[in-house]
Amino acid sequence: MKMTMRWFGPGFDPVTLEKIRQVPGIYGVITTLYGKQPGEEWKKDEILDLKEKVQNAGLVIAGIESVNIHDSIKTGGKDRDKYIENYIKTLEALAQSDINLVCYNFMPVFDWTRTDLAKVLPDGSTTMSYDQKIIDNIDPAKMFELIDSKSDGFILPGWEPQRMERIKELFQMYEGINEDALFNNLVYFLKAIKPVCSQYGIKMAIHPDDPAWTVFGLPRIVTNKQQLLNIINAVDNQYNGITLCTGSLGSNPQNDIPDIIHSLKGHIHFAHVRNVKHNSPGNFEESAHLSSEGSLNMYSIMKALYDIGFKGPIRPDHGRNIWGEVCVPGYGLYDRALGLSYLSGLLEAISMTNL
Ligand SMILES: [Mn+2]
Repeated sequence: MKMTMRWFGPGFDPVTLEKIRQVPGIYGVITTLYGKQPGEEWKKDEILDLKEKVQNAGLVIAGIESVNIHDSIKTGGKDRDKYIENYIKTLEALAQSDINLVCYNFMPVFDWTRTDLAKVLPDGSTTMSYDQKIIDNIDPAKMFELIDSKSDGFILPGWEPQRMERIKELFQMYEGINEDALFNNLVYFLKAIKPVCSQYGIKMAIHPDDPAWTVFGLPRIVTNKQQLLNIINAVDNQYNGITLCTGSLGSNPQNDIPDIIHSLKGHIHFAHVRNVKHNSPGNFEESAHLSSEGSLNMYSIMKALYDIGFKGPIRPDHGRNIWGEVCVPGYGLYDRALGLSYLSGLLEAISMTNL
């Protein structure tokens, strides 16, 4: 497995590449052209410019998170082919820059959802948390204000102000789109990009919905083992894979993550490994990575990834905010570096006892 960290790019991420480079065991970064809007074509020179910055810091780009999908593709809008065409051009430009892993999601309207970005924990650190009761009593149009008020001024992935200004319009776009329709639109997209992925060996890794259940009545199609298998089976091609995100899938205690890992063997292209603490049904928080701090058995997860022979990029996921760091919520250097070291330690122990 290749240990990586997410990096939002120059001008967006207060964590520098130089600092990431000093995390022991680091291989590279997972990054993106953060300023790009969904549907916009990425140009090769822009990608190469980003790549050069990463290489100059002694790291590599291990994958892109994310190339976002335009809502017209998700809703099956009349101009979806135009946006798919742009997506294909972007994939070509990435492949021609030797980048062949792309994480994406197919969530309607909202990307990941939390109700508190800075819940204070007993040790004085803060973390992101989710409470279904708050969601049930809030106007979705107010979600952005709730999120933005605690973002420390940073633009959060999936919560870009330009996008949230159009929230009412976005909800209208998804009227009448049920799970079947959303799924069919995903399959249409995957079939359309299949030739370019096959030609260049591009691995597409769909990210699970977060949290792993319906939010604001919007359809969800990437929340459990069966739905993941449905996606894999719908377009049978080596490129069609998943991002195994333990925190997103693990938000639902019914998801057995090691079982999902074994069931998706060969189709996991990328892994986000973090812990989550279940407080009560529909209420969870993002704990530190250690098994003892949350509800997931992190050893079993790493063991399952090892046992299926997963060799791709893996990264710690959201961390708590510790030691007074000023950072994008969930993406400070400190707690993620602790998480990465912990995952590396688990992996070392697992590999040494399985020689
Ligand atoms: Mn994730």
